[in-house]
Amino acid sequence: MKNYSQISEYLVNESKKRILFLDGAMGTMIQKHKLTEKDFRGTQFLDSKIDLIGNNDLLSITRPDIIKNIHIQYLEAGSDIIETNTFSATTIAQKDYNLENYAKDINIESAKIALEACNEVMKKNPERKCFVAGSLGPTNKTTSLSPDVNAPGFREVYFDDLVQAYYEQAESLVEAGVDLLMPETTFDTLNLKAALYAIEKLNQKLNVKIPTIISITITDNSGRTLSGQTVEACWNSISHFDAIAVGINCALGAKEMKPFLTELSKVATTNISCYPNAGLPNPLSETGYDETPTETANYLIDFAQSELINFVGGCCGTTPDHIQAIVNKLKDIKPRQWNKKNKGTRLSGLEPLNIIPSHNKQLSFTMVGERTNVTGSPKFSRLIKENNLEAALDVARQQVKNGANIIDINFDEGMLDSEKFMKDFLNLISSEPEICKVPIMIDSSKWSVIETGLKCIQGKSVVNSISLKEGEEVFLEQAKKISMYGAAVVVMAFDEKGQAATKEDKVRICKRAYDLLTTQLNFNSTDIIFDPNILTVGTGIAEHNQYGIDFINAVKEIKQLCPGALTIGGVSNLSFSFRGNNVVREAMHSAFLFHAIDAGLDMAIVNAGMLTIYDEIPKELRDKVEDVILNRHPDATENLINFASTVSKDKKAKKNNSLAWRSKPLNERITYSLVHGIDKFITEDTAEIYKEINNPLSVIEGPLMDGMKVVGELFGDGKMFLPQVVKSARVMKKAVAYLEPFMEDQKDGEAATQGTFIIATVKGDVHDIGKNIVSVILSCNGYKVIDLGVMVSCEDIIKAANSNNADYIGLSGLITPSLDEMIYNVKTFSDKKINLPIFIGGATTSLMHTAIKIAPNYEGILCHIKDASLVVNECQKLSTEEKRSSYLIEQNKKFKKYQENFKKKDVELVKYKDALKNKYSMDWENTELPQPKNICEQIFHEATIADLEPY
Ligand code: THG
Repeated sequence: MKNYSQISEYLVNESKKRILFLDGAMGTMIQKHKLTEKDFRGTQFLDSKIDLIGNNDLLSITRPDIIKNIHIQYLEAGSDIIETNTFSATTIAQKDYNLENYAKDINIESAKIALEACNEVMKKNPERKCFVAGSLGPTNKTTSLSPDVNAPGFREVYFDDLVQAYYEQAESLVEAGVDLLMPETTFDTLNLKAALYAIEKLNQKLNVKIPTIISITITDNSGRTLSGQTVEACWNSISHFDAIAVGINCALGAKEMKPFLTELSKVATTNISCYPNAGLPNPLSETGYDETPTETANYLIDFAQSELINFVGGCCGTTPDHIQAIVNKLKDIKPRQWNKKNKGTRLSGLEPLNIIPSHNKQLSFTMVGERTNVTGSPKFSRLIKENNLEAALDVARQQVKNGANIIDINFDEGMLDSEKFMKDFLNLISSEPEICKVPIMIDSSKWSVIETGLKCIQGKSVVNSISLKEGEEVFLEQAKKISMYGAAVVVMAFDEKGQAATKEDKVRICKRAYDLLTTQLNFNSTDIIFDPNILTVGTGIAEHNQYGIDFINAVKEIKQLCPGALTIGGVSNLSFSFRGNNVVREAMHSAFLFHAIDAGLDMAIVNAGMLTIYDEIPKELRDKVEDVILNRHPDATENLINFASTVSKDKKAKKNNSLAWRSKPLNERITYSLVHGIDKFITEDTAEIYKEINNPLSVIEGPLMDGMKVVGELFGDGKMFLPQVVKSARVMKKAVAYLEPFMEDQKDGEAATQGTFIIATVKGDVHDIGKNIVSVILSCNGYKVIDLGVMVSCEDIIKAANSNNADYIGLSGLITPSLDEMIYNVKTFSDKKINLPIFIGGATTSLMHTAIKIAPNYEGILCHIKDASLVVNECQKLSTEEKRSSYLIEQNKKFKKYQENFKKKDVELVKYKDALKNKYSMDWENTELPQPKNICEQIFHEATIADLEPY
């Protein structure tokens, strides 16, 4: 057997120094020989009843001379690594020709030929080191999708079938002596995960680590795999596997591939590979592709210079001439540099969910929807028992709509075939993009159910849960398997003696589990989520009084003792003793979360959409609930029980009275709707206030923004949760949508003469309230606004700016990663010689960040817009060329000051005594205290300070 650690070491070291070269297409080269059925049949397959022409892998047996010669041509062109002719040599793919029994022979013969070619070339050129990679194709079946639209739960192939086929293929290739393995052209991440599982299984059997290069394929400009994942979501799904490179091949030409490679390069903590087709297919050309070697190489020079790649080669349509051109032009360019550090816990559905610890605990707090649970929801249980899976899917959809970032799925019930339901339900979910965009938490106390679930999900999911209750051996064995499937795991604070109830036991067991996982298995600490058990309080049993506070304190300590790990709890457990009294239960959940998040709780399993706002819990109830949760009073439980009965009695009255707020003054009603995310009355209320004020913009900037200010303050204080804020935003949108036609009317009066403004929320971000307001304001002031929407890639912004001859570009974003995206955007604008004024706006942005981080990447004008209403004013300062030049000079002066101050690392401090003399004295009488303008500013305020800290 090959010395795999030596090969890995060589490739990894070499890839730090130079770009390494793969080979080009096999199919295109075979096609040139104009082979006939006879060539494919050889003497070996004369009796096949099926046409064999096109089964290229067979040629390794019937025409080895041709295959070997192609390998030699690629090696002579400069390939460091050539791939075996085994793309379709799994039993699954060969079954179409009834040749599954020959798959092993094909693999062995193909590997032999490639190795011979390498050895011959190395003999002639002793200074060269050439390698053979065993190619593992995607097979022709997908395990995440049904081939039958009428049966979305059906699968043509299952995970286990794929694991077996890939295992056999990898084993044959390794037996024959290949140097590395290359699962490639992945269009379904679950197929790929099966290949990776098989390779890992083989690694364990042989006690080696076979170097592996992974390659996915993005089939069109949506930037998604065929099975629907974004590039980053896919990376999250496979990042558990320690590949020497991950990349993109096939489907697109290099030109179209760049944005996706850029996306991968931003997140991947390993080498990047890339082997595009020779352009997009052209059915009229002989090989089907017509990009010349020079053209392909020129695109790839750009990739290399942008430091995007470490391994490069060609796919369909490329020839040895292409590889030669690529080698000549790229051999002296520095490869992409990267480091292993990867912040946070990375999960995915069709989209990524990265839980990155943040200074703003509310912002990173993650909600897991609890309702898709047969023991937790009588409704879901009934639907499952009636086998009404369609309606059960609605429960899942509702959780996501109500703000669940993950959904917990549980079929643990004595009378149910839990495994079957887990499999059927997850397969159905895969066809529901609205649901499966979020990661899934597989909740079961039965290992077999968990494992069944893991085999159905292409995203990176979370196992809920494992524990030490059956001892270390079982615990580690299950954790090892989970890491092979590439999932994160909830570890419950249970051990051989049972459930941890006290703070000391919770902390001790979690720390023990942490040490076992990280030292014995090298388990990724960010994939561990501890659940220190939320137990029921208010039971009347004295020992239970401490449960709430013990959980909260345990979270605090576990976060300190177990770096990287997250914490979670099932919140609804807390209030079981108040079943039937949802007012009290919801108050308990909300108050509990308020304190637990502050202590560091990262995630909670909750009934998404049913959390009350902390500040709105009536004071008396809140005090009583907190007395119980925080065990502040020996009679706390009794007091709450007594009080609960009055709340309970009041419940009916409360229900009748639930519209009492409708009799409040109009402004208060608007605020109420916004804060509570109620969209039912917002249009009529907005209409009414518009009648009074008669200016749509003043309605937005006045009463509507006033309401959003309240939302911003509550959120900032940890008294509202992000999903609630999102609901508020939806209500706000509805109000703005009502007003928009009136603004359009105003606009119609004046022709759009002030210039064209392209505006977009940058890629990775979906927030657009601020942006929409800016866009409306500009339209009303005579600008032609082209609003590209949300999640807009840099490439699309450039395209729109060019084709519309734009005068201004506006970039908007609310979340911190958008800041990096904006930097990337302006860098690319510079590369593409775009020199328009760029407007930067949105929650996390700031003048400071614009000056220090964005400006060095852009030579033109950069306006940071602090408030939507200021945009026209800034635009007017830029209406002529002369105005722009002087604006730019002033701007550069201002930015330079910021940059210099920022660079001054050793700030000289004045003495405290002297500092006091500089104290700012406030004219309180005549000053309106600055209020956080809206939720945006609140977040911005904290985010920018923390973001700047590391510098
Ligand atoms: N930790 C982890 N996983 C868990 C839990 C935990 N999974 C299950 C559970 N606990 C969390 N899920 C729920 C779901 C629902 C309820 C409680 C916990 C619940 N349901 C209402 C009831 O039973 O009263 C249903 C009421 C109704 O729908 O009518 O309270 O702790 N890791």
